[in-house]
Amino acid sequence: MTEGAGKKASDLFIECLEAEGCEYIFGVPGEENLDFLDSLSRSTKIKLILTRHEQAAGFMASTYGRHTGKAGVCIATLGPGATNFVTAAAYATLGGMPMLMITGQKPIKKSKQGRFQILDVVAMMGPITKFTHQMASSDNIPSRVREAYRLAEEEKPGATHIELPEDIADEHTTSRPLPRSIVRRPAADVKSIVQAVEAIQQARRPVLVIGAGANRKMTGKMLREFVEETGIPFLTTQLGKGVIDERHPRFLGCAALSAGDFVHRAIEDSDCIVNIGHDVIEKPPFFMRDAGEGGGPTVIHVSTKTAEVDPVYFPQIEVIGDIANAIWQIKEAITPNPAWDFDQMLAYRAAEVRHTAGLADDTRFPVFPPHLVQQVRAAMPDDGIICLDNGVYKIWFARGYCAHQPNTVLLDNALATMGAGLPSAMMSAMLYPERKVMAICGDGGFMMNSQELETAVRLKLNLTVLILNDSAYGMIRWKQANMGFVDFGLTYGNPDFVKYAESYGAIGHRVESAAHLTELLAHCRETPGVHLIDCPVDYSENDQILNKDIKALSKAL
Ligand SMILES: Cc1ncc(C[n+]2csc(CCOP(=O)(O)OP(=O)(O)O)c2C)c(N)n1
Repeated sequence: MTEGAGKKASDLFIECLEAEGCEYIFGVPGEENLDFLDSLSRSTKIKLILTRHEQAAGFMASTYGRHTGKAGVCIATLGPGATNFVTAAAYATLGGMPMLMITGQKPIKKSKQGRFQILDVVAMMGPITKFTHQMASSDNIPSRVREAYRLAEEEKPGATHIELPEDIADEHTTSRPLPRSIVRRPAADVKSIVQAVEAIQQARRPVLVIGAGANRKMTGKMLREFVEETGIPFLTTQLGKGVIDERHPRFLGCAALSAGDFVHRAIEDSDCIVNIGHDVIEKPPFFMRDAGEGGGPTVIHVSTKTAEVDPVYFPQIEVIGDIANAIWQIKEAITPNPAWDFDQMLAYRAAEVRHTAGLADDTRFPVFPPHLVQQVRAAMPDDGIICLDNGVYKIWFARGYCAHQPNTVLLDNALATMGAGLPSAMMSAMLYPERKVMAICGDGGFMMNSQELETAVRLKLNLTVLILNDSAYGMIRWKQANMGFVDFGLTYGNPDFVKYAESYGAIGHRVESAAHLTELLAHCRETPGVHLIDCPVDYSENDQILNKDIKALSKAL
């Protein structure tokens, strides 16, 4: 369209985002986004959240999607801005979080600037998004934005990308925003429900495994009712934590380690595994065996999508459709079998509880991880949200932190990237200002996006960043020792984290003893502002407890 006819394309783009219900755009604008930024300045519905790195903007947008089910939106310039989105795009796509990235580009019709900063961003985004598109005509903005949202939010959710070149943003068009469609997820077929019900009824020791997909769709209520009416015990993967309150007497644990833990003994005891919302991006919570290996339990896959088959996962029965509805249908049709016997499974769990209770009482200094996990749990209300970065403590928390509600333990067991702990906590604090929020980071992971402390202070957020300080990339150092290699190449120095926090206008604290940690956690929870707690941590027994000890103990049971 020619200048003057209709409205400016960048204005239309913003109207399309408004029609989708967009509330925030996170990011770092560049020269190529200036038309878009100007249009955004006139929006009364969408707020720009300026970050100090595009990666953090992408993590925040993804976390918005994770909490709400609606795509979070982020913006960056061409070239280096777009490449900074790559990790966040992979984080959203693997982790099943709806997110839309918008990047700028030089004019595509005529350009006098050669190839300066120009990359094929659309091709780059291909393997890590569900949809990537360069706008070549402003008339198509409404349908492309709608499509980007539809695909980002549809199961399995993930990242989408639109490139908006400068000359297209400056065009004029008479196109209008398209309304969101009203869509319901299909329900599972009755015949598949009957098959699942028969298999569960005929089994002796059925068990539920709750995975990533179940945490997205708020299936918690239905699953809890199912467990209560049938008495069938459940365990979770890392991404399934919190779907049902882990204080439930039928909780068997979280499959945080790959094998050999108490919880794996419970799964091995089962002859019928109902695997709910499983996603192969997570490490398998159990390994299936084919007939040549003696066969194994019947596996029922309950999810919105059919199972992605691999050598250790080839379920015999699939129930495909909305997960909450499928569980409801199974619950209505099932008659609990008096021959079901869960005693052995529950005995494994009881043994794990006894084992970890003693560990958590260890008040040594530097702080012992099981004690730290317990202190964080005690400091957080039921609906408090902890957002973990990636490091060895993620395993301690996945195993030992008792989640009470869905989406209260945000961890990344999909891309498992470092650097997302602080941005995901910031997003959680923005969305739920009435809830307590903590970022839990290693010193390594924190430093990957620590500049966002400025953003958190500027946004006047209330949150606590707990840094587990071992002056090392502890997770890798642990694996290095575990594999018998010499201690090499994984230690470093840190800034003075208290002064560092203060230089941003945050409030810095340093833990002096285990009891002091308890005090500080309570103080930070009750005092508004951005708090940073530098907590020296003792990782000397990681291997003993997370590996040898647990395997030996659970084998001996
Ligand atoms: C972006 C990124 N780089 C590297 C890794 C590999 N990695 C996983 S954990 C880890 C060390 C984490 O160190 P830190 O954050 O200090 O936590 P710690 O394990 O010491 O508790 C590394 C390097 C990763 N997961 N993500």
